[in-house]
Amino acid sequence: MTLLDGKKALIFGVANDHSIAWGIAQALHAEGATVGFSSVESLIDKRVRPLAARLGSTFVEPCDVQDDGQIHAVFDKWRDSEGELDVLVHALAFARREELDGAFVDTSRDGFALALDVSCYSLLALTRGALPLLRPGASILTLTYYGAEKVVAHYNVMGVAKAALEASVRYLAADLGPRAVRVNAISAGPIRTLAASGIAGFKSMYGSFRDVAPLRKNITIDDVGRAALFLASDLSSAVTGEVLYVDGGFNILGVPTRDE
Ligand code: NAD
Ligand code: 0WE
Repeated sequence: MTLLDGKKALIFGVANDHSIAWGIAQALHAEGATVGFSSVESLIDKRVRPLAARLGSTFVEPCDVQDDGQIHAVFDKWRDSEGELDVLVHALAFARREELDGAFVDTSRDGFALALDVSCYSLLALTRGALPLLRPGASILTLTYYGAEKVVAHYNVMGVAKAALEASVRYLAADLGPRAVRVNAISAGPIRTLAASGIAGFKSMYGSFRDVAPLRKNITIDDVGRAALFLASDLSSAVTGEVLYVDGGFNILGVPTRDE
């Protein structure tokens, strides 16, 4: 008997084997879940299908979360091939490079809208698409970052999008609680994924994170996977609307300082 025996999970946001979504997929699969994947079309054949195969998964469907038609199509296909759904993982975000390079005050109107659409509204859109398929006891999970609550240099409009995402988690949890569906977020410390590569200053902040976080280590996708397993399983049966920090304790610090 495993934690997710007989449960079915659909995971959005695998780009490669460094993706947080991939860490979560492996952790859920290891505890008996059937996993399926959805990513943007351009990644499907080269990146996602080979990874899915490693977990014995054949459900791999494209979806750009900006397109309602594609969202509808993914859940239609899931219904036809798997029937019901127990776990929905939302592990995606996007802002234009220029919005992360410049000053927050210079964020354009359409750059703001794009970041909020892909990184926040998509959680509502995917949740609504999944709703008819969700079994009682189902769990919805998303990924957030500390830049939602405190200023992190260059995170800019993504910080605003994550603040809206965290608030959306609470409103969705209140909406879906009566149907026995839980909604939570994991706030992960910095991890070197595709979305973190080429970010100005990421390397130095990644290094200093390790030096100051209470646990004195960087966070891995396996760390996030284990926390996701807790939130996806009945171990967290009375937890909803929460943000769970998987950050080695970084967020509790008032003044992050290095050892002498
Ligand atoms: P990643 O690059 O591996 O994953 C990001 C995913 O978003 C990619 O698969 C990409 O295809 C997808 N995506 C972007 N636009 C999309 C769209 N329009 N439609 C569908 N998918 C789209 O990076 P990651 O770090 O694993 O990111 C996953 C989540 O974790 C994101 O929400 C990110 O904000 C969050 N997060 C990351 C870190 C970190 O340091 N890496 C820390 C905390 C939270
Ligand atoms: O949420 C994220 C990454 C979000 C992200 C990253 C990119 C890079 C490439 C969104 N959109 C894009 N668009 C691109 O064109 N993280 C939590 C990782 C991250 O990103 C940062 C960070 C950290 C940590 C950006 C600035 C400062 C810190």
